[in-house]
Amino acid sequence: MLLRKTAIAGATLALAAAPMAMSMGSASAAEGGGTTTLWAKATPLNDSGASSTVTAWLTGNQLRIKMVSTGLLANAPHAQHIHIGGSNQCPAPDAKGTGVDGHLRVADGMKSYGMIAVSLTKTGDSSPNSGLAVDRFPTGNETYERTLTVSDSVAKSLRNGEGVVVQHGVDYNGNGKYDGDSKSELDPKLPEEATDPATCGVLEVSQMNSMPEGGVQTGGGSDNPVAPIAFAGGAAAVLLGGAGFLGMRRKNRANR
Ligand SMILES: [Cu+2]
Repeated sequence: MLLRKTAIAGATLALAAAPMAMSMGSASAAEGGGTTTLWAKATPLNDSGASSTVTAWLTGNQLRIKMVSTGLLANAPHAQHIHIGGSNQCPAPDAKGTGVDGHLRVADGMKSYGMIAVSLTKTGDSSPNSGLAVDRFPTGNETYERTLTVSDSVAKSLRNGEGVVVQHGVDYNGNGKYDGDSKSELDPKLPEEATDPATCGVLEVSQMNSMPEGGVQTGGGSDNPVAPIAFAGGAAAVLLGGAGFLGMRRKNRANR
């Protein structure tokens, strides 16, 4: 009786595998388009209460990027960058650092998100040289949208999912401005409040119109064709439709 049930289950899996394989084939064929779509949910650091949704489209060296933010200190500039070169992650949400009251400073998070690679300014230069060009960054929760030219190496890193968006500026004492005795480790003319990280999000390559190299992230190894079926609960459509978000959630969880 047990054997018989197992045989039926095996046949069901085999049937489910056929359309699955076809779907994966056609999805892979769509790979290689000219535009890579990137997406990040930037979540709070330093208990800032701020967050941001970031969408970006990379075509060659042209990066179009849009950021919609909430919870940032009003009427104050927020430096924002794409950082590259750490472990391509955000610090844990509750990460402590060397700042006043144990706050995480920019440098404390570098091993996670790396150095400034692109300054997400509103106008003019967008190189790391403009990292603290506070007069050219968005103010408060101002929506940001710009098309920038990035270097070949930045473009490559972004396509590999190695970009990390960081927004800066946290009003710890809640008095509506950047102040305090503690100075920024990046520029002693600025208070620490002006440069400490407020949000962080990894720019994941969207699964919607570009597949990661090697196929579906969720484990479509060719040496074990049954494994992805088990993962998807037998529903190929669910796996293909949800692979991107599952992949993101898993990666985010691994970051903590
Ligand atoms: Cu930054």
